[in-house]
Amino acid sequence: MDKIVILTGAGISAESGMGTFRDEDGLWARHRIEDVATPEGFARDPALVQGFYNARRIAAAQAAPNAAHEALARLETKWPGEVVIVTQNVDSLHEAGGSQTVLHMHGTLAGALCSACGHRWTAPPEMSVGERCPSCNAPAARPDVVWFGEIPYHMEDIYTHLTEADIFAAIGTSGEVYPAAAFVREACAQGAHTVELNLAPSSVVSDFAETRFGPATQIVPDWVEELLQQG
Ligand code: BJW
Ligand code: ZN
Repeated sequence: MDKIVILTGAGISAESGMGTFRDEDGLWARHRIEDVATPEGFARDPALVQGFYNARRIAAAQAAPNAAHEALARLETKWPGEVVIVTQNVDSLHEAGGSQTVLHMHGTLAGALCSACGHRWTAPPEMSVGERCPSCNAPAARPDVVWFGEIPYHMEDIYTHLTEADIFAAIGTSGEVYPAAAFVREACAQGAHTVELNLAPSSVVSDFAETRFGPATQIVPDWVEELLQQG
């Protein structure tokens, strides 16, 4: 049976009240990437970075999954083949919406990581500077997210899924950040049908065979219903 691999980005959570990064009113309009989303920025000013992620962790805890997250969960339940979500998002809205197979390639707000020993544990609602690692006791706790210059998580599994995909969809992502922006080419090279679902065309829109534009809460449920009727 056909396997569907879905890449999601900030746009799928926008209507749940989570900010995107590169839209006009996005996070990068108010914060410098190099200050809050690089290991060098964290080393320079850990308080600024912890504050940035604490605020987003609190916002994420208050957010609810929307019709797009719920439609993808329905797809996974009803589709006769495999459905894999690869998300760049650090919120847990796919899981809250009912999806089971979710790979968080850029980590999660729910996690803490020790930059000294690599130990991982559940983050408290607010992390503080110099918080100690429960494993090695170093004052080196950081949010378990992937910053620029770091290697995203689950890459081996993701490339295997892309190789096996019959349908590849990208939802609510600008195509500005690699390696995620190159997944469409990988899937296409292996013969997958590719579809972009987005509010506005991404930077890699020309790599997709099919495009659908509009708010995720409208176009994702419509796409899912079409797939389920065809499938
Ligand atoms: C809606 C909507 C609605 C809005 N409905 N849609 C030169 C060339 C190529 C690559 C590089 C290069 N120089 C450096 C690199 C690599 C670098 C990179 O990509 N840089 C670019 C700036 C060029 N990448 C890395 O460093 C990555 N690591 C890496 O490459 O390691 C090497 C390696 C890879 C693989 C194997 C082995 C080795 C790491 C990247 C880490 C990115 N981290 C962040 C922060 C994570 C933590 C956090 O959340 O704070 O990830 S940055 C930020 O961008 C976040 C996002 O996940 C990511 C992508 O953003 P996203 O989701 O696309 O959001 P937006 O805001 O950009 O777009 C929103 C979209 O939604 C838009 O299209 C809207 O239209 C749409 N939308 N409302 C539907 N209602
Ligand atoms: Zn440690």
